[in-house]
Amino acid sequence: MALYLGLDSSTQSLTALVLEVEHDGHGRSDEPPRKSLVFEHSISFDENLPLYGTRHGVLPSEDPSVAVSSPLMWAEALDQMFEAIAASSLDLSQLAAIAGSAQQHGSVYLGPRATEVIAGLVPSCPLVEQLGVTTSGNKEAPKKSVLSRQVSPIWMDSSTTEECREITGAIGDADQLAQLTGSRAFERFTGPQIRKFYKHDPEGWEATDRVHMVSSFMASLLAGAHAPLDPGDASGMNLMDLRTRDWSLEMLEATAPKLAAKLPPIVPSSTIVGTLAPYWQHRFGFPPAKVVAWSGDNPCSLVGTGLIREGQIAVSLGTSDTLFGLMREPRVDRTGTGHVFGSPTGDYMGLTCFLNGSLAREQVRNEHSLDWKGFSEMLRATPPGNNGSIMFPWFEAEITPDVRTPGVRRVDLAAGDKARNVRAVVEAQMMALANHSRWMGVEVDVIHATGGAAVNTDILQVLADVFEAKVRRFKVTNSACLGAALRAYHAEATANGSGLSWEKVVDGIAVPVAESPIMPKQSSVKTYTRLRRRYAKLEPLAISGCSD
Ligand code: ADP
Ligand code: XUL
Repeated sequence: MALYLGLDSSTQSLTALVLEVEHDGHGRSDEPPRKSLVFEHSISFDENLPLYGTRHGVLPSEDPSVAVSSPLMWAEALDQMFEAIAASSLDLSQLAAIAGSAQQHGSVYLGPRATEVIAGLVPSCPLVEQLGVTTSGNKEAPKKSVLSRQVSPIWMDSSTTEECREITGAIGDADQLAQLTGSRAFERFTGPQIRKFYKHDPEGWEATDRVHMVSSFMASLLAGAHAPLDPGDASGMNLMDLRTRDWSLEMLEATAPKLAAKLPPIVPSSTIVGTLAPYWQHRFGFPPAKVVAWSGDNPCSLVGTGLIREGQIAVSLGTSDTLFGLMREPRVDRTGTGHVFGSPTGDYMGLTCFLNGSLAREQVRNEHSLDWKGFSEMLRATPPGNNGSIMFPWFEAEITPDVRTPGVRRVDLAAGDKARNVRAVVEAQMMALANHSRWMGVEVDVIHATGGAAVNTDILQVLADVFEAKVRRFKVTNSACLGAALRAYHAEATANGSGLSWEKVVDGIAVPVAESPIMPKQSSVKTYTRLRRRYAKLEPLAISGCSD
């Protein structure tokens, strides 16, 4: 038996899952190895680390287009997580490998001291104190912080429109940039964020020795040395050449001076990047487990929802709503909406991302003083199509479509109408998912549903009806974390030379539950075929129009 730890550092929380695999000599036996999850724990940034003052994992900001978080908070969460795992009844001596998943696009800026500090973490002292804070949660940056920038811009940030324009201009046009990197320039992508930092704080940029993504920063803390990036996450930077899976010198030059020297290398996703540092071994009693390259949450989710073949899609209803699927060859979106990322399997993945996901649903739920049960009751009490009432739920500036001025737009919908607003937010989200993912060219007949809201059958019914597709669920709703644990298993087997196939990796665990799928209702399908057209027609008007 061997244990594999998957960690997921998401927008709102850090989660851990431990996968137990019964040994069968890995790929050699015809019998698939038996796998089970033997530990699960989650740490909410807002609730468990309140001194940092985040709301939904984001630090307060006067400028609504700015979204930053705290790398020290993520590090402290890691300490809390290892303490919790150490206190469990797991036989940690069996822990073979650890891999991680992280919210994509976020960047962490480290000064030259970081290399030495990370390599020499002292087990008797909490991690966060060594990185630069003397008291838990003290937001005053001490002089000796390893960070050259105290905050990390994250994927919800939309403040780099100017930098996107500059980078695009330097390369040619949006399409050329998308063909090269997999996406046109997007505000939240790491390259434009790096450029903004370099322009606004040239001294801070000069003092920056390394730029990590959230994924490689967390992996560095575990391995006790600067960790590389994987193509799944590096493709969310507007800096990587999608085809060579290496830095594009043209993109680096268009972004910031001396950038090449500050970035980690890009390695295949199944690379073992090091051994768990002595800090974790001596402080918490962990073995010298292998540390596998971390990836982005969506690439990890691709594995965690078992999408290792082309032609199937998953919808993740988490903080962001995303729709994604594996691609053998990169087919870049000419409409400029979607992204092509690297997949952990060595292929590609297509993805469309919506910012107003779970937090928009929560906002409607809270505005009408409902809990999730009440929210579902409202969905059941209203007819599909909502008698023509439509909402454009842009509580925050939206990524898809590109909406710069936040504000909810309502058509034939009174703001105070509880039931209709509940249905309107869900229908709008599902119609936007369907309309804006056409570029992927996938005939959707089955959807793998994941993310926190995938527990909600009434929301999934709308998804099934709008797409005219069966919706299948998973026992584990955190597919990013499961994907990370499975990547640890795959990487360790690959390193041992056992050549474990992805089919065997996902077999029996990253598969939909046996219960019958949520089926589309034919009468509703007809309604949504019409409503989707109306929604698409009204959308440009809603973008240019004012909010209520
Ligand atoms: P993350 O992107 O941080 O990984 P999760 O996938 O864990 O997010 O999803 C968290 C979200 O799940 C919460 O913000 C909440 O809105 C949503 N959620 C949890 N339970 C339900 C439910 N019963 N119905 C709808 N949404 C839910
Ligand atoms: C994907 C994206 C989000 C974050 C959320 O491009 O921005 O899904 O990865 O964690």
